[in-house]
Amino acid sequence: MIRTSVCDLLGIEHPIIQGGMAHVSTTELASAVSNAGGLGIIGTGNAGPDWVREQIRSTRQQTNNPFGVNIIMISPFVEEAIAVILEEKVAVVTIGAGNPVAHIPRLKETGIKVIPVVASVALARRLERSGADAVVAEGAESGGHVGETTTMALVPQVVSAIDVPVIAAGGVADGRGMAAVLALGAQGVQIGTRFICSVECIAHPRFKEKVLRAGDRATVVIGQSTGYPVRCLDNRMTRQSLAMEKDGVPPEVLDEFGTGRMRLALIEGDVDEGSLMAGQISGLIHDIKPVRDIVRDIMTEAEAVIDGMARLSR
Ligand code: TUI
Repeated sequence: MIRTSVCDLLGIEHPIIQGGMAHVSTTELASAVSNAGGLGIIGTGNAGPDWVREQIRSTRQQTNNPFGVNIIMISPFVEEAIAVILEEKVAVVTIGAGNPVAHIPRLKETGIKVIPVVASVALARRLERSGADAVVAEGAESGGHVGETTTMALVPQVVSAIDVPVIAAGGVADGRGMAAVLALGAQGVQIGTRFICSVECIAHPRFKEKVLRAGDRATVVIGQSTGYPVRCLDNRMTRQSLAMEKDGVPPEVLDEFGTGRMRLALIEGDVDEGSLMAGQISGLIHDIKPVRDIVRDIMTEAEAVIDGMARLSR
């Protein structure tokens, strides 16, 4: 049995937190992860307050276990989403894609556990001082919006810099990855791409198929020049985007080019023109399984790996 401080902090059985992925971290996936003993997360992306409220309420009907809501600082509806989260007294909030310092006091006042996502030691330190209950240290292997430092380098540096628990993200899809980040000092793991390839995730079957077929070098990072670099599986869209960047196309034009492409890929299944946000670990994922099996297999394998490594030192 692996139990860590994150299990106690969040009231969960296994220290596995699901990534709050826009469009696909819906009640279906979040409730399945929470029912499997992890922490399910509703990903609000750019959604408005009515959608957020409906998702929170429907998740409550599907699970009695704790779950969380993810917000991104770049959403036009951050304020509205926070208002709903406060009203609905959500247990946990994860916050990505920006600096959420200004929002922490209000969330904490209501008793919500606040877990910002960071890509640097500096922001981790600042957020600990502002009252974060834990941080997700997200390495550049991750899908979607990424920083520059890898999980391997980022996690131990953040662990050494702060006292609150660190949850590692980026590049973990099995029990070996989980054992590795625990060795780096993380108290839990946040997993995104592996959960896209679950039975419960509503991502379009063609998107899931792309992840299953991906190899170790299948992803690229686009949008470096816009200030919001994102990691996606290479396709016609990323090649066009990279060509535009090389030609010096201004950031506003690139932003406009990217608008709506996540939905196009994840929901409509346009795997050529859509944005296939997925992590570098895609190459390790070869099947679509029920969430319960994904969680069980990761935990069982992590325990075996840790036992095996303990024997190495005898
Ligand atoms: O937020 C994510 N991943 C995301 S958000 C997203 S939506 C999007 N759509 C189009 C373009 C861009 C994004 C898709 N994937 N992960 C959490 C995360 N946060 N990763 C990295 C960061 C981060 C990076 C820099 C957080 C803070 C930061 O610096 C803020 C500061 O002010 O220092």
